[in-house]
Amino acid sequence: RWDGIWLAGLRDTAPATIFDRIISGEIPAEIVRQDEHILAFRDINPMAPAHILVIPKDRNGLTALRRATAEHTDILGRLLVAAGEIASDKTLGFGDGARIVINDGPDGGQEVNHLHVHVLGGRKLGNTFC
Ligand code: DGP
Repeated sequence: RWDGIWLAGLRDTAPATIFDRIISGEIPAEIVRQDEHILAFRDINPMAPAHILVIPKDRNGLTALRRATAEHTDILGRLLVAAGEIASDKTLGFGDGARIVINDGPDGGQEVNHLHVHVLGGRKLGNTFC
């Protein structure tokens, strides 16, 4: 298998994840923002007072950032713009700053194979990344 060596651009046929069931409404989530392209909801296991996940509604091969190609440029931009807007929304519990994280692959601590951006804040975070 090429996985783990050259992931980018490989079509992947990984099965639907729990996030697809959140998108469909089958599993409830505390949705804080959505549009045609993205969905943002509170993480079920928050690592900070404010912890929100931003995901593409259409995974379109993006199980992980390492699979991204130029075809994903638009959705990647949308995810980051949404993450920035969420991070600056004090009504969601954020203060003056946040941490935006993408866990990628097993070594990166990724557990759900549907690209997602973590937006963490609501307290002063330390500068350790791992
Ligand atoms: P990661 O480790 O980067 O793959 O993060 C996956 C996150 O998804 C983890 O922080 C917990 C969260 N999560 C998993 N299942 C659910 C769920 O059913 N609902 C919500 N809201 N979050 C979930």
